[in-house]
Amino acid sequence: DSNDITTVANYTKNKYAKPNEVYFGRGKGKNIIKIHLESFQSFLIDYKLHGEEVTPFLNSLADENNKNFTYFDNFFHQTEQGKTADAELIMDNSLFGLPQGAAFVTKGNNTFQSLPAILDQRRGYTSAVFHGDDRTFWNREEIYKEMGIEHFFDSSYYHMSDDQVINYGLKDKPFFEESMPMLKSLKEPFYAHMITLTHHHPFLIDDEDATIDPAETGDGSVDRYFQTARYMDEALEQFFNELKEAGLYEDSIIMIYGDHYGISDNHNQAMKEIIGEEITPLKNAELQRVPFMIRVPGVEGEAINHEYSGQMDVMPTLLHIMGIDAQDYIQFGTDLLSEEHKDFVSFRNGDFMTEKYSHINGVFYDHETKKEITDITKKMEETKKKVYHELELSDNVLYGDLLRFYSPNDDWEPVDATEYDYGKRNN
Ligand code: GP9
Ligand code: MN
Repeated sequence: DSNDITTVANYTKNKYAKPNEVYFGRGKGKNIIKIHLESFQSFLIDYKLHGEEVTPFLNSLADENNKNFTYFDNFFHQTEQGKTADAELIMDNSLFGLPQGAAFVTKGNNTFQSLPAILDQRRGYTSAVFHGDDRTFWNREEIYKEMGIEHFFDSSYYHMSDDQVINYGLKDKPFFEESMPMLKSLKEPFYAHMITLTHHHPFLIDDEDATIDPAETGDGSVDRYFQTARYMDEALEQFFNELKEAGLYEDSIIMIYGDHYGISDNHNQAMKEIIGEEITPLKNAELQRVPFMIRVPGVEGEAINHEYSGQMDVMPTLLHIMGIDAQDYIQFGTDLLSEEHKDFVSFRNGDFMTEKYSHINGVFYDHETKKEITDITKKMEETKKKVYHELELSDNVLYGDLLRFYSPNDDWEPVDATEYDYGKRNN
């Protein structure tokens, strides 16, 4: 019975990939700073517009000579309609979002065994989310409590004056600047999640913030996409400098990730001009790459890791870096740094991608020829089944609120949402 948590646990425990000894436990006690790059797709990395790099700072982190950060260049978002909320859910729970709507909203009162709660219980971490929008958006205020997030600095903690706000909320530069004192005030070690906002559809930007000319496809969203990406890149560089000045850079684990696409397939015509090729179903799937970058102080990683991977894999990876065995928990991803990492990436709609081929809309495509594969192997059929199976298991966890019936280990304490209160500064 797949509605049973034991069935789910058997599946995830079996999928588990054992830790990479080089990384296991190396992050214990270090602060973790996780930076969310709104709507950022990997094609921006090293992309040149009008002969200029669009995101020179991120490019420098992704650079093949920069071993300070490991850049995963075959990392994919796995979100659906829940967009940012799905990315947050996936990254901190290693569960899929739901096929429709946002689990953050519809399952916001479920029981979770999320990364912030685990880090608190197992390693004494304080957790905090920073975001310049209202706490009610995506039902964050409610679900964050279920996830055991201790502090939530929403827009009420920032100066939301007209000149500092655009589109959905606070601009990224004042966001990082005003976050610094709050970040510094956290009890260490902390797990801090910084959620940017300016690089969001329809990519609005004030003249004084635009430091690169728009693209010239005639599709406004696509054209401005590069300008808000540049602005975010500058905001990020500024944040890194502030972290260094505050002494919070050197010994911190820093993770950077893109949440989902910014340019939907309604813009394929303009994207064809940008990329210089037709946006076929396979190309569209390839464009779902988002960056994932990580630095673990004291470990010299690879500059670039080509493993096919996704957002689901981040939580088990981080647990292992903290010296916590991921196998205890219900997780659909596997440690990105493990030699046993499972290199098929499931998308929410049942499509999936591997290094050599993809399965999109019922068709298998060969990555080398870009053509449809007609002789489908047993392995391909099996992987297809596995993808549907794990989506179903994950859905059962959320629909049935099954984590209520699961105890990861003897000393696990269920999170009590009533213990959290996020307060307000500007009330
Ligand atoms: C809103 C922001 C945007 O607070 O996180 O969410 P999205 O529209 O990208 O899902
Ligand atoms: Mn988003």
